[in-house]
Amino acid sequence: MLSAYSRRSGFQSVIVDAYSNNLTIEETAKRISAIKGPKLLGFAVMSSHVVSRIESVLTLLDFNACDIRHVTLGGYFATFNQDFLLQRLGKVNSVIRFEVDQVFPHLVSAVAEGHDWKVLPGIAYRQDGKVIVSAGLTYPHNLDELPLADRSFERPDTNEAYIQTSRGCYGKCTFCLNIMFSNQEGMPTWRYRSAESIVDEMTRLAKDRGIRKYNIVDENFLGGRQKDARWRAHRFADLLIKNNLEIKFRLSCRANDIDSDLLAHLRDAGLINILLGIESGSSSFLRSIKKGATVNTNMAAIKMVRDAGISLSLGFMPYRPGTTLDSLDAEFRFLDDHVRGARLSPGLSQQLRGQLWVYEGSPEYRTLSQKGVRMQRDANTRNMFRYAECSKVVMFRQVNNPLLEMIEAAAIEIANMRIPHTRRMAYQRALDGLALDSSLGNLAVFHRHSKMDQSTFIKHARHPLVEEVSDIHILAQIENLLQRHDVSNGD
Ligand code: B12
Ligand code: SF4
Repeated sequence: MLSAYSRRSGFQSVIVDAYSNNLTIEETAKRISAIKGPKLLGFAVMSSHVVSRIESVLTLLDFNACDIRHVTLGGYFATFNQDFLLQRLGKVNSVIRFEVDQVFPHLVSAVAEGHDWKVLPGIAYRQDGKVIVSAGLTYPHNLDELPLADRSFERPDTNEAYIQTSRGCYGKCTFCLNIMFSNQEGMPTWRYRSAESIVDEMTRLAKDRGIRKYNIVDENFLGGRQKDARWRAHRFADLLIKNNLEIKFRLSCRANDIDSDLLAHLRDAGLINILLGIESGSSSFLRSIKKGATVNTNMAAIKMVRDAGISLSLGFMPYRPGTTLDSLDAEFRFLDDHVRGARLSPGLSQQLRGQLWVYEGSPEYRTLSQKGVRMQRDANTRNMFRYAECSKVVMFRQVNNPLLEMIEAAAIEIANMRIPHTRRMAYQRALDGLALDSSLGNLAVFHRHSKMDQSTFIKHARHPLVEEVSDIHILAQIENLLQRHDVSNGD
């Protein structure tokens, strides 16, 4: 997007996609060095995982020989961690916060022409040992006016792509990082591209590159109850069907926004997977996180998606502040009653491990701080906080999660096997059953041993559960399952 914007403003731009191409630090630095002419270097800092890599790349680059005039950072993590980044990365000149579509070309031209870039809105920089953030915020009001994304970095050998069709969400979930990013004060809660603009881009990509599968990256594709949001979704489906594009796509939305007619229409247009943030089967928890959807709404949405024959992904978080063995049991039973047997992607083992992450600055963070819950900054992610948890829950997770990880690995292997679809579905369902049955079974064992102190508990639990149940029992079951059906790669 930024590349397309810069080109529109008359600058050349090159994208080096180190992440998807698995480039080493040396390879990344080499590719940057090979780009000719004076440069403004920008790094996308989506998460903290890339910070040390950026640091190493910057160390390897010869700024004079490469004629690097300015280094800037942007993206989710950069937006909320400008102080940390500017203090740690001495070679970085600026961080541009939030949606930078409009500011970025101005920064490029200010640097190119030697103008003062510090007056631009939403820019953080160092001054006299302090980090200053310039006032103001810009964002595109009409997403149809954005240039189409520069996709020159995408692999030519794939028929899949990411696409953005809207920004923001009207929800107010207390843990949500996305709305902290895209719902700033004074901004409309949801901005969108017209159905025509999306389908035009898809038509062009189908013709030029044979792209037939899309991950729609929007937080909330359906936008809300407002008329134009639903109208747009129907219009999008109409246009895909009319143009006969034979496209498959995945999207995320809220459970309270779907209805059977819309689902059927989108399915006929190519919708294959829907991600719903169900989060929990507990009414009081849904209220406490301000989900804006009830347990009944969630159950109805799950049923509608199942009935429409669309595969389902779920946001679900049984592990959260205040979780007990009993609340875990209730959450697992909710999944057992309402989700078992659904076409789940990637599989129930993920939902059974789901954790509420507390981001710095989120309403959840503030509530927990006010309640006096002990929290500790997570050293790896930096902008997330770990919170005090019940010791029995911690022990249970230590034992149960490795099993679920093994089941998930098996599910991914099965998803990648070249076997008939119906057989794949049967295996996935069997693995989901294993994940649920083992988790409920392990919980029952933990309940039986609940009188033991921590060290005896770990001593007793680790051997019977981890070695017998996980290493032998689960693996043997998966193997049996595969052998019974005589599955092999390339079947
Ligand atoms: C698609 C996606 C991915 C794809 C990206 C594919 C690709 N080739 O682009 C993949 C699968 C690779 C991915 C990986 C990861 N992701 Co991701 N991803 C997303 C998702 C769904 C959409 C991002 C997107 O494309 N948005 C559309 C574009 C237009 O918007 P944007 O990226 O925000 O860019 C704007 C600004 O951020 C800014 N900007 C972005 N880059 C840059 C660079 C510069 C120089 C500047 C100045 C500005 C700038 O300007 C843009 C225009 O305004 C978001 C959630 C969401 N709905 O946004 C999560 C999200 C960004 N991902 C997230 C995470 C955690 C990860 C992973 C760490 C997951 C993991 N455990 O491996 C990795 C990290 C990868 C990395 N290199 O750091 C989190 C980040 C949370 C955080 N920072 O605390 C998010 C918010 C999801 C979430 N809520 O948890 N992800
Ligand atoms: S519905 Fe999803 S995107 Fe919207 S506020 Fe809640 S968690 Fe965030």
